[in-house]
Amino acid sequence: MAERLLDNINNPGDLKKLSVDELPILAQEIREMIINNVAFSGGHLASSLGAVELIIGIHYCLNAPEDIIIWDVGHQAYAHKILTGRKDRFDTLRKIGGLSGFPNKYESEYDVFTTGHGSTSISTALGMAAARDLEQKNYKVVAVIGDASLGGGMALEALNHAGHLHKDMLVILNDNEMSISKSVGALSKYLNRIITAPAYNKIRKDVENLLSRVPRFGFRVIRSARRLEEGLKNLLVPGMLFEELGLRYFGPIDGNNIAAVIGTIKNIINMNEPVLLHVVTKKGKGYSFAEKGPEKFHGISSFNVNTGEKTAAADIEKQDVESEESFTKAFGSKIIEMAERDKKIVAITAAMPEGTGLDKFANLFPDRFFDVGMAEQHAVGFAAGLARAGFKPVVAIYSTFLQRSYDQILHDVCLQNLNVILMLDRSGLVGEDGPTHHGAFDISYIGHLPNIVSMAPKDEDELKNMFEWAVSYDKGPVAIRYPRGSSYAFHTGSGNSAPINLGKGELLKQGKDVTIAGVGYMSNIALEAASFLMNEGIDCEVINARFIKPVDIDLIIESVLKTEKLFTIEEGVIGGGFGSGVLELIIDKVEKHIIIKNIALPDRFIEHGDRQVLLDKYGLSSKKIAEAIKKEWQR
Ligand SMILES: Cc1ncc(C[n+]2csc(CCOP(=O)(O)OP(=O)(O)O)c2C)c(N)n1
Repeated sequence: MAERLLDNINNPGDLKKLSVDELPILAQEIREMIINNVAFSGGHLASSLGAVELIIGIHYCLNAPEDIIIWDVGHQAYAHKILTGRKDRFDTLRKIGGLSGFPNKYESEYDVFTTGHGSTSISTALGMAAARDLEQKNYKVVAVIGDASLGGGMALEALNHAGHLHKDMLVILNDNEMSISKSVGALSKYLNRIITAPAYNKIRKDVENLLSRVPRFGFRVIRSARRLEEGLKNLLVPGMLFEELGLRYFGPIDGNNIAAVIGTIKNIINMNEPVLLHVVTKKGKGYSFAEKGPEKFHGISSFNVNTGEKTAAADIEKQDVESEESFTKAFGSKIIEMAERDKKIVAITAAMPEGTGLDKFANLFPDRFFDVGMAEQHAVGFAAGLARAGFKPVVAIYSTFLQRSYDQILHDVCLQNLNVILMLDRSGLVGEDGPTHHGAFDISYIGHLPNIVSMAPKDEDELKNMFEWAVSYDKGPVAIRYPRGSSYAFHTGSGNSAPINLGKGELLKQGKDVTIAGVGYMSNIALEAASFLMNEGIDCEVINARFIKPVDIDLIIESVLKTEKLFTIEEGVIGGGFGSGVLELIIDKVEKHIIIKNIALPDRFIEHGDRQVLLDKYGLSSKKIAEAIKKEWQR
């Protein structure tokens, strides 16, 4: 194979040995590497392809790692990984033990911050700029943020503060007019107006012409016209919004044109004040299938490079939505069925209509569907308002992103005791997206809040029943957590589940030796572990908790008085989890000596990798659960 420019690039210093004219060739080589690897490993393809030239340009002008680059979300930064000494390991992307799909501070000194959640970069960058100034150092600080992420509350709070602090920092707004789907919101419309400036320029010319003829109309008209001009300036000068906030605005420039990117950054990098550079990029750039379908290629599992067709069943951000069975899909169809009957049901998503299964609802009930953008806190506060006014809002957000809304759940929903339904998709381990994305904490962060009912279904049918029950429940908020993918391997067919009653669990199997109480999907795993143990002569009683709160402690106690051994199983962190809740209740109620073990995720952040491999590694596969029970049994 002919030598590539990329072969000689092991760090950003090597990059600077190339001439600007050579860089488009390098961009092409990087693009090929990204496409070929993501086709195999899955990953965030479209965002990363769109940002290749921008990333080359940034590294060409800056001096990383001394200069600081903070990537927002970090899903666009594959070219950064390739340019900063990781090209030879790029084929391990997202694999267990391999490169993380996001910037990871433990992976490379060039990844200053571990990220995965949106809208954080400007705050972090501003903090580092403030620290630099306190220590009188003089490195540069750059935040790179997408147009959708800029609409998140934290980013807007940071802009507000950046304009006020007036630190030397550069915010690069990478605007591709896309979130996962099309960007939504007034800010996105504003950015779009800037991008389509030619039309504005024409209006501006017309207005200028008009104003130049104004003297004919006398002094009062001129004064009004001046005021009008001021008002129009706000509308017509690109980026006026940012200027008014205290940031110098430059752009829009073509972010896929390396020479333009480099020329502009070189011009503005030493301005010693907060600057926002607006670059426009094409999501999916350079791979026709991704350019045509950026949504499909935002986060994708493995695919055939020649056809663009997926070779595995699931997308990563939209995981398993299209597979035959999935919790997401069950929710998506059930909410439609319920909404046809109940006009008070409204649905809310935070930039993830497909991922949460609400896309069909959105088409059928556009007036009752709200995509609030990457604004999880607002999503919950907004739902609280709808509920206060008599509607039944259903907020579907991934467990990991709902962490953002902790205080809104507490203050705006639970304290007011409003009928808001929270659907926590991707609860538990999500797999390749890793620690920023695992839904490990929701049992704890929901469970300790007063007034809220918290549930977890073992399979899709139970999810539908629980959702129906939640809609009928009118005494306060309800949270339902369910994992990525489907319960297909365990699915027993519809209609077998006992009806849902508040605070009542379900006895799945009778036994006399050991009690296993599982949360949601883990009840199936417990049942499978019980069947392994039966072959070893250990007869387990298996309970599907159904309610994490209020937990059916009577059912558990009744069983444990018989077996004297209790194992709780949950796909969530051990601290403040279901198991510890059971312990708190049981300690007061049972005097007999019993053995209790909580099997849950440990008190640490779980790495990325295949979900089944991780479940096994952390003791949550049926095999590992059976082994743990057997060990205790033999003591
Ligand atoms: C707080 C939070 N909510 C939702 C997500 C899921 N998510 C990942 S990327 C993305 C869209 C980002 O769009 P943008 O910032 O415009 O970047 P682009 O992908 O278009 O480059 C979303 C919604 C997230 N990572 N963090």
